[in-house]
Amino acid sequence: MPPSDIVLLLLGLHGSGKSTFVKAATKENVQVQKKGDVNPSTKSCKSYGTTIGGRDPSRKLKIIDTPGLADTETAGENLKVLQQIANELRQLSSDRVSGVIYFHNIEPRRLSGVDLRNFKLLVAICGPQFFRNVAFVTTRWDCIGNDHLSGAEKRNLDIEKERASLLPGGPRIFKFLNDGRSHEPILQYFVRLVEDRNSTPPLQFTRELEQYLQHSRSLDKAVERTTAGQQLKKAEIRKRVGPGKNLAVLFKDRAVL
Ligand SMILES: Nc1nc2c(ncn2[C@@H]2O[C@H](COP(=O)(O)OP(=O)(O)OP(=O)(O)O)[C@@H](O)[C@H]2O)c(=O)[nH]1
Ligand SMILES: [Mg+2]
Repeated sequence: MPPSDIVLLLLGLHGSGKSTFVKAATKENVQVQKKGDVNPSTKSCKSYGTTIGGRDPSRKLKIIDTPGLADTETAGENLKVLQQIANELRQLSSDRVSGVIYFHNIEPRRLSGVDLRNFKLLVAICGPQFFRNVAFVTTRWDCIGNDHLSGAEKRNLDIEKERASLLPGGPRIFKFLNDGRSHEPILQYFVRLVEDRNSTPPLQFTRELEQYLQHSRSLDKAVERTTAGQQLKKAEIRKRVGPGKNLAVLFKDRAVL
């Protein structure tokens, strides 16, 4: 029997560099955001195949590019992204996700509330059993001038601290340098992880979806019931009613509180 594919799911904000990474790793003609364009570039999930050196050369690598998470407080858009990801994961048949790569643009001066919220969404998607299989990648290092490099290194350390506290056990942050080579250690990390372990735990999101789909035929509804889906629904409600309100009193929908 051929070895199972290594399947990597990419996540991150719009414009964080997911498709650029896929382009570097697969050498395929992947569409990336045009310079100066602020609109989301990748509109739906797409899988790309490639090979990667490992102990078994017949093992293939599948990379799933996804639409970016929204750079705003609106959770509804992210719920749509989650539903698209759920749909893509259902097409994987016997394969399961071997790793998640979370992309973060190192250029902005500080971490925003949206960043921290999306880190928590990542945690909810993966679940503690999967933390070792989550890599953080910071991008756009080649856009940082020498004068700003020490500031960027400090931000990278801050993100590393956040990562270590939110996802203990995972690898330290990788840097993507846009140099045609820096994607390799990231992919090698996952190849080694898969080869050194007998099995990969499922994503919490996948496990919950399977459970809820036993009782419901609607994938979208099942997505809303997952820990990640509930987190987004809560954020949406908080935004509507404003901070400091008693949500349980204001809303009958206690299931999401
Ligand atoms: N110089 C440089 N440009 C980068 C890097 N990563 C991404 N970019 C550029 O940043 C823009 C956004 O990159 P994409 O790869 O399209 O980002 P994305 O995460 O796929 O964006 P969405 O599909 O909208 O979620 C593009 O113009 C890329 O060329 C990097 O490391 N260095
Ligand atoms: Mg993209």
